[in-house]
Amino acid sequence: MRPANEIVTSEPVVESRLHKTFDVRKIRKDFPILNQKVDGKPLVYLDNAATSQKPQVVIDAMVKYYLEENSNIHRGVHYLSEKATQSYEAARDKIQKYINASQRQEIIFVRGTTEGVNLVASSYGRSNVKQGDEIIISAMEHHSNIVPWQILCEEKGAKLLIIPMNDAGELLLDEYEKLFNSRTKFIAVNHVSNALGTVNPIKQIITIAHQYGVPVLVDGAQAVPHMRVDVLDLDCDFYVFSGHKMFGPTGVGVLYGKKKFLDAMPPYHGGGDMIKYVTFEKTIYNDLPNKFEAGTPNIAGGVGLGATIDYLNKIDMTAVRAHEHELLEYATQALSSIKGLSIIGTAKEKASVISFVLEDVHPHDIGTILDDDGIAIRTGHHCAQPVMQRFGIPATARASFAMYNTKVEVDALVEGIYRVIEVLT
Ligand code: 7TS
Repeated sequence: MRPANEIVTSEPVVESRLHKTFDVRKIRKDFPILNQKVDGKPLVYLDNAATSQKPQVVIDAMVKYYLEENSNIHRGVHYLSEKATQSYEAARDKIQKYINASQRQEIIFVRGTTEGVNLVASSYGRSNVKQGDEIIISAMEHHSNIVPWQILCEEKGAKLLIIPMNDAGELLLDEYEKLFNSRTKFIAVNHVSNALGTVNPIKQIITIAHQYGVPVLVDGAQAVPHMRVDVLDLDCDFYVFSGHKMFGPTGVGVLYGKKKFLDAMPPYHGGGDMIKYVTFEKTIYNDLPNKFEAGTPNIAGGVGLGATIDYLNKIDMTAVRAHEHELLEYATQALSSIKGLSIIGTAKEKASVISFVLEDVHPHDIGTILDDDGIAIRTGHHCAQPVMQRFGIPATARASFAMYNTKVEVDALVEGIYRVIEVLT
């Protein structure tokens, strides 16, 4: 049994202590899906690292698009096509401003982080990496920032080197620097780890790479939902993220690339919209960003992502970070006091992700029993099997918080874990 009086489950929703203006109750009202019951119990959605929920304004924008504007873009002279094109391209402008890219041509719409990394590995990688060259990634990458580089290395006879991490899940920067030599061609590292929650010192990682003249791709999938990202300030060469993890639609994401790199890169996919002129003998490719956007894109998704940016612009992301940090600390403290529970990933700098294992209990069983209480977490290897291998475990249970989560929900998670222990041990 859990010790009495440790956590009060009926505690009212608490506003951030540091930022009085951040009202989580108000934020929750924007997300209609949160207001539902699972088997008669309030839904507690703690699987935000897998995908986040969507505010009503984003859903409305996509419905409005289909109701009033649906048409193909960049090709029609008619009213609807022009309207759809305007909405889609306005979303690109919003994203450019949101991440502080210097030009709109540097914003390429992709399906998500996975496609963004594949695009760069395939296009930049194939034309710049040769036999004997080396690519550096980190020990805490999602499979989508490992496998595309492995495919490239296999094809070219290049080598993949790994930045190691310590037992807390922090990258060892001294070791990182030792990996550089004249064969180093590219660095690909995540900003925030989905399996451990570590926030990497990405600016320092980029600065070191640039001292050796090597470009850097940052996988920002888990960073953009939690913090404001400024690509100019980071000076990253590529930055990729998914709409669906930042309260936007699925099937749309962004590849930011410095124009000098994107200009020099060959197309990724061939097809409509990425060309200026086609003959059977030769094709002239379109300018940026169209060169990398072959075929009819996810137009409604792009429009929805634009609405997501409008929504996020109205929210103080510093307050969000403070709120999430409070949730993380609260949950870390409560979970650490559970006998037999170990947190995997204890870096000093963490985003609101807690991976944990429970002695003698399979993570999958934790997830299933919590689901009976209406609590959604993810269990498994989180598409980061090398992280599991590093910690000598097959899987973890993972609770990941977003700005709309509350301490009451953390309490529910803790109660649920005590129930798991009661049922299974
Ligand atoms: N990079 C990181 C750091 C991720 O967390 C994910 C998805 C991806 C890349 C791939 O993103 P996608 O939108 O292209 O699929 N991570 C997870 C997760 O942690 N649970 O489900 C998906």
